[in-house]
Amino acid sequence: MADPAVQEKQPATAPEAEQELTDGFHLIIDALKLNGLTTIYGVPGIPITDFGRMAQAEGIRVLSFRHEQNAGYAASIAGFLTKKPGVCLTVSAPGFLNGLTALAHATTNCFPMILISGSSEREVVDLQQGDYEEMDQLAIAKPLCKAAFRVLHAADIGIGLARAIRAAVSGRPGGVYLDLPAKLFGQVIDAAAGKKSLVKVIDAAPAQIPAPDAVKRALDVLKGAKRPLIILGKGAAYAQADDAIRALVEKSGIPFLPMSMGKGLLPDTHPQCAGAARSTVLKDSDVVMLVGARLNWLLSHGKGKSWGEAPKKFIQIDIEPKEMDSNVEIVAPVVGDIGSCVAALLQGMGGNWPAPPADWTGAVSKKREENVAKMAPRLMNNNVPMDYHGALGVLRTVIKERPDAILVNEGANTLDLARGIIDMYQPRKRLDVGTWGIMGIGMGYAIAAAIETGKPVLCVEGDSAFGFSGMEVETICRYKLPVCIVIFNNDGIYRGTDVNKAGDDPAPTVFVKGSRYDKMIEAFGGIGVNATSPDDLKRAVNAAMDSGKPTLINAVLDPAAGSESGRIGNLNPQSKLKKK
Ligand SMILES: Cc1ncc(C[n+]2csc(CCOP(=O)(O)OP(=O)(O)O)c2C)c(N)n1
Ligand SMILES: [Mg+2]
Repeated sequence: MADPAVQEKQPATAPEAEQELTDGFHLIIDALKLNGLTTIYGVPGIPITDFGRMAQAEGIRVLSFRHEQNAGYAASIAGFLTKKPGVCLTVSAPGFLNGLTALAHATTNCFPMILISGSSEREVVDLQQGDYEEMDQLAIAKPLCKAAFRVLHAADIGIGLARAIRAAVSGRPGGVYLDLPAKLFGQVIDAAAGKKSLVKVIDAAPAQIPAPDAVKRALDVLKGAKRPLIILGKGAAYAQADDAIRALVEKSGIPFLPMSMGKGLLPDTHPQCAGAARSTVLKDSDVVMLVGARLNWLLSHGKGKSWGEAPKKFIQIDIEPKEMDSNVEIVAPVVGDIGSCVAALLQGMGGNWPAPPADWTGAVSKKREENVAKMAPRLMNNNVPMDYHGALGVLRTVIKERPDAILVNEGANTLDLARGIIDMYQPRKRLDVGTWGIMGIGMGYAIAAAIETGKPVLCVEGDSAFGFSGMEVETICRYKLPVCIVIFNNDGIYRGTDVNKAGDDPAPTVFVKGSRYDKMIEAFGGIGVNATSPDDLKRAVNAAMDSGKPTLINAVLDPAAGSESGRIGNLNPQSKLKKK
């Protein structure tokens, strides 16, 4: 909608003295603040440099990164942690594209995020006349996000942002793109008209109450179960319905299995936790209730070998109706927001819900205890060079002693083993590679976690994984964030032992042997430590977590310690041809 109040060029005769004016820059800032979006993660440049300065001057926290992808991942996890869209701000074309991976990642993981990108002159872009950083960004963003909008007139900024916020957080959350052409920032309009045009979004993510019939159907199926299981996904963690979820699990007496980022909703040490008996509960359960968890590859699509022979019935609680029957039949779909669904289930369970058969809960507990006991001695080893278990045994204690710290985790072996070994005690404390198993979230997540929660952050990073966002250690030092990065340095991707059989180049999976990542952070005034034993590691991590000073610990691991692709080596395609 074109607004008659827009003045692209101010007429010489305008009675400027009497008329108070505002412009695109200020309206965007006002619109963000009006909606409580007071943190921006981004990288400056044309056409948004001044916007970042002005936003900072107006009290918005502007975190300036070294690469947009990391700023984008920061925004995405800020959305997960706060239930408000995380905001990433980028320049046109290349900056936009750098941020786009994170926007797609946010959409895939159902995190609310808004990627705001400056863009070049529409008239020139549309005629493909070769503008500075020319690109039809809106068209490119559309298939990778939940919604994409462009604002051409300053008077539409309020509506544009309101639409972006609603699209990001309502229903199943996801990424939204907001395209702001360079000209918009300088557009001047009457200040009173501008103020009136802003929109404060009321009830951005309305409760979605499940149908009573659906709730009853689910409870009937659950009641009939002989070997029930509850799976808690990251959607359950996102919902911030922690007390109700805990009450549901405890009242039901059913063993629960947390997905990676659902860990800590109930402590991993809870007597009903089946994390250490995963293969048993997947195989042997007869009724499975999914709470904010999808039956995607992470759960082997709900079928096949890992789910065993026993016939299964699935109950699924999800805000997205299309999620039902995505991979297998869902006999009891419960569609609504997790908080409302769990509350309705709890109410429907009444006061005397029968405990699940004791032979089932007993069998699960037995398996769990056996597996925990088997693992225990390996976690106490003091081997030099370290193996994963020795190093992770130390970090497990660090988190046990500081349950409110946030754990960021990426890598292959470093991820899979840390997920299994480090117990979590509180919700939304474990942040990791998510649905895509993506490398590169590490430093962006760590920065946003520290900024959004004020809690200390422990990053457990494979040496390869760290490389994707490593330059942000400067950002961590610049903002003096309480982040301790531990790099599991095994000289490569999965292992550091591969050799090239055909020439002098190193094998594709190996890095420089004996690299000293700790030296990197010293360049920016942080603390670097080279740790060669579990005892070294323990001392250094404890000191970092206590001081809150930016620290990078190079944990020297045996290059032969890992296995191909960690726990998902089976996903690698195999060549059937014999080697010549
Ligand atoms: C964006 C992206 N690029 C590449 C990959 C493929 N990949 C999976 S794990 C991994 C690195 C594993 O090595 P490291 O982080 O050192 O962990 P390790 O197994 O050695 O402990 C890579 C490159 C990916 N998952 N995501
Ligand atoms: Mg490695």
